[in-house]
Amino acid sequence: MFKGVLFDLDGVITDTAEYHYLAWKKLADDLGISIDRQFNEKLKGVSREDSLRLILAHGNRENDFSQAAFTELAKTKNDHYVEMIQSVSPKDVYPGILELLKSLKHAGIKISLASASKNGPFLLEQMQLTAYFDGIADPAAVQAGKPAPDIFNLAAQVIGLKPEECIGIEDAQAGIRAIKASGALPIGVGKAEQLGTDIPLVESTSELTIAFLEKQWAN
Ligand code: B16
Ligand code: MG
Repeated sequence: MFKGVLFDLDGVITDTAEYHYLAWKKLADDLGISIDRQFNEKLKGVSREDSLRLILAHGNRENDFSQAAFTELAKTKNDHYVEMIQSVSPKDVYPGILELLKSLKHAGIKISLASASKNGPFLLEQMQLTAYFDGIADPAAVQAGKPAPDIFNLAAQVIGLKPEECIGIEDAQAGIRAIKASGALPIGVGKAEQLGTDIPLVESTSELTIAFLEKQWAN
């Protein structure tokens, strides 16, 4: 039996992935760079700085900004995003997630956050979920972002487990690669076109019951 579950946040616990997209789109529009939802798939789970690099490269503007201007652009995106997430509340928790957290706690399975977002702790507070988490991996403390395994390794470490003892749940291509590289068992939230056919997938978080997780672990 698995001993821990490592949760991605944006796109797994709540729909903040949409706010990230809207905040990046606002910044990209201001820079005259066109991004759409298909391009956005590449940004999911990717750190703020790496996302900005991808957007600038997409618009052939990667050499147009000094380090200070780059930092300012990243801050502007975060300001847009932080403004959007002020209204996040317990109502925004995805279907089935609260029930899953409760049943994991009841079963004595450890719960950890493996989000690339520096806004993760604030969002857990807004959704009144902080108390369910035994650990939160600090994305500022890891060397390499997703698809590197670091954040999942740290998420397991902060709850006293090895990644091999855990299930990781992700909605992003970069995140699934990170889980695989860590040695945890990946479960994807989304479609096979984006996440591949080689791992268990759910289309909706309401399918993420403890029984479903146990079944994947046993397979
Ligand atoms: P922040 P996750 C990721 O969160 C998002 O998917 C990604 O779009 C974002 O750029 C990244 O966090 C950094 O977020 O700018 O708030 O620090 O999916 O790993 O929970
Ligand atoms: Mg995500």
